[in-house]
Amino acid sequence: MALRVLEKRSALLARRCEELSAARIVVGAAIVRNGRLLAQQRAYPESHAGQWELPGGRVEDGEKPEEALARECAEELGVSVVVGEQVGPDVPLKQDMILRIHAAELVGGEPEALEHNAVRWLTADEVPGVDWLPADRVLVPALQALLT
Ligand code: 9L3
Ligand code: MG
Repeated sequence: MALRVLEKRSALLARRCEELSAARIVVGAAIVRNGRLLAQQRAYPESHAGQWELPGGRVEDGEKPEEALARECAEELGVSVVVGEQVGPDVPLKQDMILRIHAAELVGGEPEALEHNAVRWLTADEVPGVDWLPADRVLVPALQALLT
């Protein structure tokens, strides 16, 4: 009987841990077409406006990271994507968040900057010279490897 209670409690705790760790993930998309990587230029906050990032955003409660990434690509770019493997390492962000990038295949629509200043398709040579957000800059070697 006591064992049952403990089992139940530990299952609840495990689920809570999963929820908490999922809440801290920011997902980003490495969308490649014809050997070029899609980047978008932030419009806000003011401190980061004008800098470039991979499309994406926070995983919301009850969402899997892959689902969140597909939703963010629809909201930010107006496109459908199929989410693939992780690219590069998890990169620490402020406030206990991490940035996790997945390869994503464009399967519907043409990317538009719906919430950003601009979108741009980068060649492997152009990737290092872009004014990336600090976390995205860490991923430059992995992104170049993806393009070559
Ligand atoms: N962030 C950094 N690089 C990225 C993305 C998609 C997001 N490629 C950072 C910026 C914000 C936080 O993660 O501080 C949440 O992202 P958003 O919801 O503002 O897109
Ligand atoms: Mg975003």
